[in-house]
Amino acid sequence: MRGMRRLLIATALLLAATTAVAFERQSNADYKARRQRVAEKLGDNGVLLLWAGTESPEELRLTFRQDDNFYYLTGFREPAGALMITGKPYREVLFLPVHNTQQERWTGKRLGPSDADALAVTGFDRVEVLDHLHEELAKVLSTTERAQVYTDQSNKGPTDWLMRVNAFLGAGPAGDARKMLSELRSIKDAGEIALIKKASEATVAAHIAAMKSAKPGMTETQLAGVMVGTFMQHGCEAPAYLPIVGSGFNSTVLHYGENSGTLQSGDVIVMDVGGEYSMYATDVTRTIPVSGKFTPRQREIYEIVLAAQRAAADAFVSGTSTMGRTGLQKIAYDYINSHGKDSKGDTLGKYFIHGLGHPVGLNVHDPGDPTKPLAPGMVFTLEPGIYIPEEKLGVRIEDTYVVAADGKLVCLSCAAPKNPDEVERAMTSR
Ligand SMILES: [Mn+2]
Repeated sequence: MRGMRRLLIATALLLAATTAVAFERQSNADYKARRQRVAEKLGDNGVLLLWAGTESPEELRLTFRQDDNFYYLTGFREPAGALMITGKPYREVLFLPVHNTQQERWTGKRLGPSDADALAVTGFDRVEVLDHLHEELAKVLSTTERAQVYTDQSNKGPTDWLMRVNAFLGAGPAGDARKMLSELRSIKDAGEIALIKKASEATVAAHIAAMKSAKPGMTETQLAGVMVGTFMQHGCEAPAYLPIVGSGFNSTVLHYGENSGTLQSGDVIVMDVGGEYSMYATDVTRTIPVSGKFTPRQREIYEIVLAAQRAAADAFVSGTSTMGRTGLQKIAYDYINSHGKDSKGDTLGKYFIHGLGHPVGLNVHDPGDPTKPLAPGMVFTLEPGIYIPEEKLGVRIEDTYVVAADGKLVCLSCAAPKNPDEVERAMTSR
């Protein structure tokens, strides 16, 4: 009997192991293509200098995660390096710290600049010792007319040090690299879209699992745990953002992250929870009734939010629609403000208190310009909501969409039940 049980457990573990997916890095050619696009933007005298993220003592509590822009251009996940790109002539150098064998006993083996496979692994033309960065930069600047150095100006520490050792030769950091990088990052390539799709599929599984497990007496944290556990079983390495699971009054608090309440029959739960798959985020929200059945009032508000999302999606025109106040936002707002009433007989527009959506990519709130038309390769959310604190009733429905090459809007997360009947059916099939 014991032996049989052990065998079953072993089989279950094996199955879990075979369905798990390893971290997926795109090809070296994909990252190089991005660096070459940066070089085009840099032109004759531009130099890009970018820092990898650094580890801190906090790493015991939070895993190190690479800086988004650095990862976008390198696909390299280890801390403390740097990157230099020049426009004309094209040069790319990845700077890495030398091996620290003491530290590597704690962190595991890392790639060093003198490793024989450093070029093959990273796909860079040159890999250099990090300590040589200021000399290399000085060399480049001394041979470049009117050089302009671009850095991420939200991260001034290492740049200030270069100023101190006079590596800029008076050229100084001229521009914020974030502008050009956010332009490039706003259009996702096929590899990026595939990863966001996988993040979305794992997150759909998490929302379905939550619908099947939610019940009165359970805490919001326990429900969040079901969801995080499910998307990690489906290959996500981490939550893409702090999971928001808010029931009752908490459903009306937009970024409620305490998740400390207890689910009570008669309340709804807003579940804004998404996983990160191989560095790429998705962003998905569903609102469900704790009891498994919406009350007539909850269903009324729910259907208005759902129809507002559909109105925005139906109105979408690639190359024309924008996310901003005059664009899709207005369509969703107008729908909400012309349907339903609050307890005083007022329209509901004032209860839609946030933006309709935002770009999604390496970051769940990816950089992007809300005034620019949405175009093929862009990934973003549509997330209308109505939050009525005096009724302890909040409803948000959020999905992540991509604009396909033909301009059609494709929903990546809509397999998570969304029509109220489908939600109730998913909840009774537990
Ligand atoms: Mn969102």
